[in-house]
Order: sequence, then structure tokens, then C-alpha cells
Amino acid sequence: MSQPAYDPDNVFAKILRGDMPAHKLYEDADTFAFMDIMPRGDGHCLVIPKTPSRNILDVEPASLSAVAATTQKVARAVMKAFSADGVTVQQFNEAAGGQVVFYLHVHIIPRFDGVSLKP
Ligand code: DGP
Repeated sequence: MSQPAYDPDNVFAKILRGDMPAHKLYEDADTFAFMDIMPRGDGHCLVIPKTPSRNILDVEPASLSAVAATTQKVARAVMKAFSADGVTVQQFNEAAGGQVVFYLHVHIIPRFDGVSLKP
């Protein structure tokens, strides 16, 4: 399958443009982190690059590196803020891979001993 083209009419691009609201957690020159609107657990948040890409299949390595660095920063911060026992980091690509919003994003979900994620 060839990679579909990036479509700028997606909700995360709108959030970055300021056309839609979001609960911002962190921002730097290359990345943006905000709370997930449909959390699968307390503190569920997302990290996106500022350079648009559809998913991991088309992202530039530098942008992916920036997302990884911010993911680590935010994962540490939310684990501390929520006194979590662990953290799940997830990332989906294309519909068959579970992707719903076609703008590269990484899920960060604090985890607690004995607590399952919401479906
Ligand atoms: P996925 O593409 O499968 O990784 O899931 C997209 C995630 O994005 C899902 O957890 C819900 C979240 N989401 C969808 N629309 C919005 C929105 O408008 N604002 C925020 N903050 N999160 C959203």
C-alpha cells in the first residue's frame, strides 16, 4: 500500500493552528503536548510534532526525535503529577494500525497497579 498524502484538515492541525481548543501541557519549538479528549485513564495525554506529518511512515527523523524527547519529558512529568506506578506509551499508524486522527501523535497514559485501561 502506498502512503496516503497528509491532509491538513485534521483536528490536531487545527489545535496547533489555534482553530480548536486544547488543554496544553507542554510546548517547545518542535513539539506540543496536550490532554486527550477521550482519556483511557487519568492523565492520558498526547505529543505531536509541530512539523505536520500523517504518522510514523512519513515523518522526518528530526521531527520524530523531537517527539521522542518530549514524550520522555511529559511521561516523567505526568507520572510524577499523578503518582503513577508506570506509563504506557502508544502510537498508531493508518486505520489498519488503529489510527483515527491522521496527524502523528504519541499517547502517554499513566498506569496504576491493578487498574486496567478503559477500552
Ligand atoms: P488514535 O488516532 O487512534 O491514536 O486516536 C486519536 C486520539 O485522539 C484519541 O485518543 C482521542 C483523541 N482526540 C480525538 N479528537 C480530539 C480532539 O479534538 N482533542 C483532543 N484533545 N483529543 C482528541
